[in-house]
Amino acid sequence: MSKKLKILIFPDPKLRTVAKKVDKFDKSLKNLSEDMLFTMYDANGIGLAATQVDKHIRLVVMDLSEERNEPMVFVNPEYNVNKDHNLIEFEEGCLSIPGFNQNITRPDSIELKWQDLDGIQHTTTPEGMLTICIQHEIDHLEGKLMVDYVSALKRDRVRSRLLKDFNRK
Ligand code: GNR
Ligand code: NI
Repeated sequence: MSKKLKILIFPDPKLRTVAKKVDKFDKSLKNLSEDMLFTMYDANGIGLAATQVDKHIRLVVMDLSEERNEPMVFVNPEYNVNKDHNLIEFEEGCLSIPGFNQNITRPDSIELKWQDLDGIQHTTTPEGMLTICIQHEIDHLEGKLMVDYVSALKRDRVRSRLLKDFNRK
């Protein structure tokens, strides 16, 4: 059975950990990706990086479908920005920064490479929401968060609010 994992909340310093490459494509990797999908669906998120559940490996899960029935798993995802890209602004949210929604500007055209749970290599040029979401998730694997794209004032405000919430629990 799948297990609900605890999601780390900003400013938890563990969210700043740089994740290690996956080199063992075993049952424990499959189990973790199932637990992460379960946790993501439970939290109504569209993506989740292993970093957010305090597992510091390069593993991301996602489901961008309306019906929430198209789970995707990306192992060791990486991207290059295409030369002819434009910048797009999109209002992002993050399960590790509850109540914080911000317009973030990112390149709109990338070449994405990843492995699946069997270690098979894939490459695509994604479209739409996948382009944005995978950049958000790969940021997590690098210890980077949405708050790093906004002013220090906004960052300090959300940090104070979430620390207060944390101390009330
Ligand atoms: O659930 C999520 N929604 C979202 C919306 C816009 C851009 C990115 C995201 S990812 C986020 C879940 C999350 O925190 N993933 O790391
Ligand atoms: Ni996030």
